[in-house]
Amino acid sequence: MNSPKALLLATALAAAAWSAPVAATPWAESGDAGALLPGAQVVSAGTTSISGSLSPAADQDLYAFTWGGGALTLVTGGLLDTQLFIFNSMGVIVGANDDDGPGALSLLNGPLAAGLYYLGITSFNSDPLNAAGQDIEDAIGSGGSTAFQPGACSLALADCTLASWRSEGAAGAYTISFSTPTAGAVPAPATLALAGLGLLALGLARRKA
Ligand SMILES: [Ca+2]
Ligand SMILES: [Ca+2]
Ligand SMILES: [Ca+2]
Repeated sequence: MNSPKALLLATALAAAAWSAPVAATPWAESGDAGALLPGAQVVSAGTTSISGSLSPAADQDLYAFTWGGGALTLVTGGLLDTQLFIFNSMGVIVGANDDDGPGALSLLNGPLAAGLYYLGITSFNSDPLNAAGQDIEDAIGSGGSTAFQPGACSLALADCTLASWRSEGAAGAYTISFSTPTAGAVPAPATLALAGLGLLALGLARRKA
């Protein structure tokens, strides 16, 4: 292969590896999402909205998503008086909001460190409880806050890990919108290897030219 061809191939390979876009996709609840970590539905990379339903009344739905880091705004939609909660990978509460969206809808926003999170949606007043039956929304404050608060647990309760829910709330449909698509898992080694080969070929082509 002569140098110009090698250069073109290397450039194409590198571009394909680095710019592969993640399509923005809506995620629909499949059946009923579980209320606790083991039953959470795992949304795919590139998710920009979740739609589902709290059904029957006093349902709680949990979704797991990977976040790439940076500013994130989450807002609920629908006719319910929603509550939105976010937990870290261990189930410790890092955010809660009741009514800061339009009407009685919920809003969370601000910077959020990269990681795996669980998003919980309920209808008022189904709050998350720890193993002792304490309301862990109290770590954030009554009604919650729009800000993500990863350090909130130590403020009010010794244990802010989701163990169960207060069984309350109405039935109905909801949406949760993401300002930025969810991230995927860590880039696959094959993708990185392909990019590495492309860059290596580029370097060789340059050296031969
Ligand atoms: Ca549901
Ligand atoms: Ca559920
Ligand atoms: Ca609400």
